[in-house]
Amino acid sequence: MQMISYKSKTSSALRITAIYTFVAILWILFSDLVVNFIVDDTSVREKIQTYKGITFVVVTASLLMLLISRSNKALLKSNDIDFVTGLPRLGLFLKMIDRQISNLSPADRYAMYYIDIDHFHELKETLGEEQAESFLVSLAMDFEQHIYPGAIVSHVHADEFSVGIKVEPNTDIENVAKKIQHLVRLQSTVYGMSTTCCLGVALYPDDGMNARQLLSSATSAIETAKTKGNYIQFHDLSLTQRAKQRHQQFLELRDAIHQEQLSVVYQPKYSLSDNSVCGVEVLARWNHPDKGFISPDIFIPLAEDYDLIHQLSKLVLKIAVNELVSTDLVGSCLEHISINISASEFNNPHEMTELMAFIKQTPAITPHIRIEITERAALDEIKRSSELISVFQQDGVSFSIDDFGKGYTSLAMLKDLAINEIKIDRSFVSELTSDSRSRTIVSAIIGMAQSFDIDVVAEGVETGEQLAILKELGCQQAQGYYFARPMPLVELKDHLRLEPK
Ligand code: G
Ligand code: G
Ligand code: MN
Repeated sequence: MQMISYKSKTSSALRITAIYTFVAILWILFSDLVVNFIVDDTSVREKIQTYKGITFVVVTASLLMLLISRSNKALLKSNDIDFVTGLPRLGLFLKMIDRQISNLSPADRYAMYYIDIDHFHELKETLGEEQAESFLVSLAMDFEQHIYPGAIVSHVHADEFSVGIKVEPNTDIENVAKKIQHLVRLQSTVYGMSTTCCLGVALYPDDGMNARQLLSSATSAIETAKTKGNYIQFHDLSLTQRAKQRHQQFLELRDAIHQEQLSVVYQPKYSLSDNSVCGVEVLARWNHPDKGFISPDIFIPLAEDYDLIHQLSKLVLKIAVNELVSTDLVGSCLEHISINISASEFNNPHEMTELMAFIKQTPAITPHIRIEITERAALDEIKRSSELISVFQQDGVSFSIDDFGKGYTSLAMLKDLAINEIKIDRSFVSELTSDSRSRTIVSAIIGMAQSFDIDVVAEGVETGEQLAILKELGCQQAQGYYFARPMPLVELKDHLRLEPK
């Protein structure tokens, strides 16, 4: 934001007036001389003088109008801008924040910081009014330039500022607050002081859905901070604590992916006609060096929320392909290598194309890759991706709908997509023996799959009883702890050597 100084505005007004006066006097004197010199006839001279006067009035009146309308506009603008610091005043600040919030996507967060300089009265008494004001101006410039890229800064009142920033996945919200404290201390040393400040921090959407609500949360937080001095207070401490833990976990997962520290396991899929293995599902595992195995139910949603899922999928695919090409299993024992991908990836043609390019690098594997899409993928987006599906299918890759029946889009997905396989959600399978309705649903799904001529796999088969019912209902394939748990490659090799079961 441009600095606006009251003094410089006054001096420029004086300058314009002086120039105008000077030019006008010169014009009157010299134009009269010129007219007198050219025209002799006094009556003609008088007429020319009259026209000259009228022209002069019209020109200056127009100029005056232009200047007044410009200054009116500037005046309107200056109501939004603080004279002392040149920063937006509160009203404009809130409008700017609301605009940024309205442009956020659902997973984004926004942070508002409220800043209050500690013991500003004493600072003012020590430095004097003028120096204290100059300290605030310097601070405003520091805040604008150094807090965070794209930060919106406002001088709210006296020694109080407010800052809004869009929180990116690697933004450390507390570090930004510490940086503000650092800037205050640093600038105060220029004035021979050692000044601290307090901060109240509010986060969108948890502490408020719009700029006003965030401001109110941040100011209520700073009340607590002020009782302590030189303190950062989050509006919702427990929430921030959790957010911090999750953020920490995200950083660790990001590093684990970069350093390729994830591993994969394989869960076999069986053909029920002869109980032989017909494929494997690749599942990601994260063995944390200090914390041990972390469940995919924790790190998969984390990767989805923090935009890491595509990198994770690429890594999982890379590890699985590398491991499997070193064996002679693909195409002999294993017809299908199933890879899970998340809805967000499936909906992103760029990411899907990238995956496909990677898959095609190993032609021996390509026709065996089966991509499992969870039902969480939104249907509108799926329609857009359906063309991509058929392109991939031409290269031999096939598609499966995971957890079929759980979401409400199942049938519509079948209608719109040329799917190769559906996997009946394990919640139906687990109730097969106890609930006749589940049995009816499973039977209907199998019948429908057969009439569409697509493979049907029952997931989560845990007992012989469930298996018997599935066979009775005509299910072709199954997967589950009854047959085998997910296992590393070495175990898979042994397992395949020992089959058929
Ligand atoms: O074995 P299990 O606990 O691995 O898996 C838990 C969940 O995590 C399942 O819903 C499974 O689909 C998902 N999952 C496992 N590995 C991957 C993966 O590589 N990518 C994606 N998107 N999901 C996975
Ligand atoms: O959502 P998806 O189908 O990708 O889920 C795979 C998950 O299901 C993995 O976590 C895997 O360990 C788990 N799983 C596989 N077989 C069984 C089973 O028989 N019972 C249960 N409870 N989970 C299973
Ligand atoms: Mn799956």
